[in-house]
Amino acid sequence: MLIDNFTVRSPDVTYTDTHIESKYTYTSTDLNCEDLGDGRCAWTISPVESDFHFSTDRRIPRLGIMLVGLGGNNGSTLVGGVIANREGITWKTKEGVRVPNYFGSLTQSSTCRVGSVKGQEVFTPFKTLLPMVNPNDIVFDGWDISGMNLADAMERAKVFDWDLQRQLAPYMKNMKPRPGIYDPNFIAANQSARADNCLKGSKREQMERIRADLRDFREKNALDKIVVLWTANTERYSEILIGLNDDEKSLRSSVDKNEPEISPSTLYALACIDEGVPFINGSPQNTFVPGLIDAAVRLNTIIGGDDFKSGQTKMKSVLVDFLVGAGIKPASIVSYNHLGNNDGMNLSAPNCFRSKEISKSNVIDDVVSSNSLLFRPGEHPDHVVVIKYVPYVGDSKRAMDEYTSEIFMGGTNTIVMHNTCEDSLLAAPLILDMCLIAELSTRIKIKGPDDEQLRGLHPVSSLLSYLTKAPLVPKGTPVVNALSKQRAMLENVFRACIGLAPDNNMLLEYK
Ligand code: NAI
Ligand code: DG6
Repeated sequence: MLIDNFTVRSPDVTYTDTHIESKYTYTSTDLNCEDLGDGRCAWTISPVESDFHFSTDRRIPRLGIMLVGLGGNNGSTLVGGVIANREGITWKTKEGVRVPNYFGSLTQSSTCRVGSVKGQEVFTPFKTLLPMVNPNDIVFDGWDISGMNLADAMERAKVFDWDLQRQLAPYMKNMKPRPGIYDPNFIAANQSARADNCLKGSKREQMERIRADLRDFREKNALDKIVVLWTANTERYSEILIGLNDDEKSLRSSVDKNEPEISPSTLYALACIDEGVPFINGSPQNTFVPGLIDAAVRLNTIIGGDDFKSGQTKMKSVLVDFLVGAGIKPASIVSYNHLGNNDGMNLSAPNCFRSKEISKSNVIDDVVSSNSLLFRPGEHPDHVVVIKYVPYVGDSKRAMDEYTSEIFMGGTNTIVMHNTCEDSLLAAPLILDMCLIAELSTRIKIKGPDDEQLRGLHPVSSLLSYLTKAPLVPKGTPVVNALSKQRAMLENVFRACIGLAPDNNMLLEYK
């Protein structure tokens, strides 16, 4: 059964006109090692409870989203998809009439269990746990180094059926991306042909222009909030060097000195941080150099990333978690994919591919290190990632994976998967989720046992982990890649904000 509205009735939860206040008891464990003198410990594990207070602003803002890479496949697909949903545009295909939806969006199309009534499980849409912006109300804008209007960009992307494109074009033809920061040193040389809409000037001047764009967008559309998300080409990694970008001071001074190693994505992100605008990185490059993270933390502006976890890697973060969790030892994981869109063309440059290879490879690390019954310290499955550019298949990416595992008594188990899917139709709903969750995160305040008063969530937003291949987390925080744990973390934090315990799946009332 699905319920589309509810109020929590509890002595620990208060609803005011503007806020939901929740007093929450967090249960965790304290571990203690008693030294046995021979290098070993006698461990004690003690359950501990700590008191938290969550305060969530219920007022839903008028939200603007600015995409870096607005005219790309993901950008034009997201904007077109939201317009189709907002306007109720239906379209004909050879299979019949299609209606718009938000399938693939965690916030819009998934549910959470809230209990059971007479043995029947009761669910609510994820988006009703806390007050969230309705995607149909979002205002879009952004930058692209290609100046093509969004109707033509949608046609170039070859993602939507023609009858849908035809109906969307009137809404999109007047949407033209703002000029972007282009640096051929950071993306593939094959991108230069589309770079006809580029900002001039020094790095400092370009950054100031991005800041001015943010203010202009906010004012012209009477927005309460903006979120910026990078869905532009994958850049190569930037070098991290002392005095260049290793702390906020060096980064800012490098921008002023026009240092070539400061990437466009870092410039956009710094501009956002300075304007107090959350910035999310949907690509794998190391936009968040140490100096940038320092700036976000000091100015308390949300940053999140890296690299959308949309298809092959999402499956990997489920399958490896299942195998290792079942006591099965993956020994070899080989992931091929080929695609023929502009992303694929850019990734055919070795240093851009390298950024993607890193984010696609690290995704099993925490699961492997969680089970030293299977893996000795330092032992790791063979793990290979291959990406090839095959223009003919366009946006319809092919992903092939082979997982070979060691099983009982010397046996081997090989699982093979083949996935075919329009890449941008997987990524667009994730972009929506990331922006909606980032916006909501700015309305949640928390007070833990060590806090004197309510404060914002940590600016490095680990809540977005579910949506990313290489989750960016605050220094010292464990990185979690397993998809079910990432989802549980997000859902349980939202539940805490309304005074509900995590769904523990124990069903004790039926035992
Ligand atoms: P795309 O190549 O179609 O779009 C990227 C757009 O960014 C292009 O229009 C390009 O002109 C523009 N651009 C490049 N550098 C720019 C800059 N400095 N400033 C402003 N605009 C700039 O690529 P697509 O398919 O939309 O993917 C976008 C990004 O998302 C890629 O980095 C890709 O690796 C990443 N990604 C995509 C996933 C998917 O499933 N589609 C999943 C994970 C990550
Ligand atoms: C080829 O791997 C192109 C990439 O941009 C991917 O499509 C994207 O990173 C999605 O990766 P995954 O592993 O989540 O399907």
